[in-house]
Amino acid sequence: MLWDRGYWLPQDNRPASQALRDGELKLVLAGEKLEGGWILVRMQSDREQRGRINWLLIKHRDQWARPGDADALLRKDRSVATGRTMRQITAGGERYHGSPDHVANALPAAAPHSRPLPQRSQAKHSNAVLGVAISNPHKLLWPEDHGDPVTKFDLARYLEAVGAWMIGHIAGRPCSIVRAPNGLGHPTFFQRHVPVRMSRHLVATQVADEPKPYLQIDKVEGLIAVAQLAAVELHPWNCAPQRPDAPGRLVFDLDPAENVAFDEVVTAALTLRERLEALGLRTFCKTTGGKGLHVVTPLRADKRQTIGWDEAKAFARSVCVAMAQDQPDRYLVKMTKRLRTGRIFLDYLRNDRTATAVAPLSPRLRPGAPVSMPLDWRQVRRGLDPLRFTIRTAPRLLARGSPWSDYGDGARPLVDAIKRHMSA
Ligand SMILES: [Mn+2]
Repeated sequence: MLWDRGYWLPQDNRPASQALRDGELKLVLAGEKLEGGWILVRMQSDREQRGRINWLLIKHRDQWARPGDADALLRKDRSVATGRTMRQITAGGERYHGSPDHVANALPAAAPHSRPLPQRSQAKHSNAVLGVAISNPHKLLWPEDHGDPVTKFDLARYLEAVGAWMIGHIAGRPCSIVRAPNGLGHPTFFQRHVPVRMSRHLVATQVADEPKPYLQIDKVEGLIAVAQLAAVELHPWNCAPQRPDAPGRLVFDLDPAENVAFDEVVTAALTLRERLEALGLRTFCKTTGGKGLHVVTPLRADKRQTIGWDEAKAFARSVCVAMAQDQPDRYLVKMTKRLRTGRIFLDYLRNDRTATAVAPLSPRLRPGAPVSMPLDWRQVRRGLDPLRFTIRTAPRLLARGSPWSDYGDGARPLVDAIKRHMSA
């Protein structure tokens, strides 16, 4: 019987094959029946059963654990492919043919989580976006109880709509993805490396000192290919394209405590902008898709490569420290959540070689399907509501304005800014 199916990822630095040889594999599952963290442990070989090796699958205590519910789980004895019970299968009869996805979509059990595609798409019977086939297109990634529902197909269409704008900020750099095969409220996988069976639209990029190739997305079709993997968030490196060791931009993440009004975050962004522009840098602002704002400054690649990530990070930190020293009642540079009360954490930690920041226009796996929206500085003022920028609204709003239109001309050498900062 095909008892369960879905996605899994080892939660270990060892390759899964090595972990299995060692007899203990930690993994996260996003299946139709099993979810969350599990450990697969090899039992001592049983003398009675001579040579037969049993494995125990043990549930981690996490939000998907259901203590005392083991029997209920075992009673789910129907095939996820055909819906038949073990008794029906052993009795024979009607056989299951065809693709598992096709059958799963036709099952009554799947109905509450499905909705029909628009008629037009059905007429063309195409689940492809830019030639990339989307399996399980009806899968709800942002379910309807969190505002407008968004399916996997909707995600692919969204990335098609904004992809040309996005891709320049992603291409040429390793890009981590957050995969949510079962959508919001279910287990997620943070994936840095290339998937096992990789689409031809994706790139495997080898980075010095890193054994495994990183995932890289160089074209819009690649964005659709990761939508097919249920990648709901994109987090690229901040290096210059094709130069993993060269800082290509700085990202300052303004991260407010729970009780800070968004207008205060707006003030922080404007203050930081003033500081950075005074050092000769050009700045760009975007929402994070959450409660913060990002201030981004593009850097002109330094040909002699005298400025590396150590210097860039030290600079970013120093700018944030100066801002916090001027207004310690508003800002702090320590990550500790406990200390943050009523203040905004000036998070400079995105600025490191392997650190990532959410890409402009990347969706976020949060209620309402918000996106990290690039803004015109004129929009960064009191009353700005970051939650109005969603997968549904962003394509239209992007077409209406021209945020970051001068980003390409905005790159400045960091070395000059560092000199000015030191002499200030
Ligand atoms: Mn942060």
